Amino acid sequence: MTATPCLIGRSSSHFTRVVRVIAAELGVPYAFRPVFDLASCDPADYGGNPAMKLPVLHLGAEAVFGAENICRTLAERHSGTGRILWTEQLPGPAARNVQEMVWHAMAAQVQMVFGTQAAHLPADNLYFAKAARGLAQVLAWLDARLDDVLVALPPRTTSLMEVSLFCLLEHLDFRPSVGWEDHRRLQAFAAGFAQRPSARATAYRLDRPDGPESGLQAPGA
Ligand SMILES: N[C@@H](CCC(=O)N[C@@H](CS)C(=O)NCC(=O)O)C(=O)O
Repeated sequence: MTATPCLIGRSSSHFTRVVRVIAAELGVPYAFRPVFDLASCDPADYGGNPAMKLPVLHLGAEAVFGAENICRTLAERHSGTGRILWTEQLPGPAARNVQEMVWHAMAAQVQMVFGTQAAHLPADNLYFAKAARGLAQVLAWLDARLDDVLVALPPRTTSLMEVSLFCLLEHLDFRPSVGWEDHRRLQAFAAGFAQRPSARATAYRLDRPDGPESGLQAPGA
């Protein structure tokens, strides 16, 4: 019998949430092990990831690193009819540009939140100020193009592009860095995606050592 996959991550992490939304969309069960201390410099605390990044998936003795890699691995185990649209299945460069900008924005959010809120470095340092400016410009760029890209997507359960964009946008509210309230197309997209059971079941929250930190996640949760 195949072991139940164990996801190592944080309920407050947008990269972790991408995996959880895709797993819920496909109904793939997994156990969850939270990482409480991002200041740890022990790869063992990150499921053996030498880069000390989250999420990580343990499949028996095998470790899978990175959100997209984990999503694809879970999808390979899925025997149902759900169809995730991957980056190479997007209809052209305009849609792939959206995915590229979303990955960039998610990384910039990590840079700013980890650097200023966790490491307490000054937010006005060029390193963070430029990242914030770039993130703001990316959000405006996405807002101007998203509707045209969405309308051209082929039939799907969902796409990695939409899931990652949604996780980015809600994370901007959970860990405020750059405002996006004036981007009405992004707001409409996020409000629509938030109605999906997979989104409702994976809302951002802080993991606590005394909380319900692990256990089997039912399909759809
Ligand atoms: N390329 C990685 C990036 C993951 C990432 O940046 N994760 C954040 C949490 S959302 C993290 O590990 N932060 C801790 C750190 O940067 O030290 C992926 O796609 O999963």
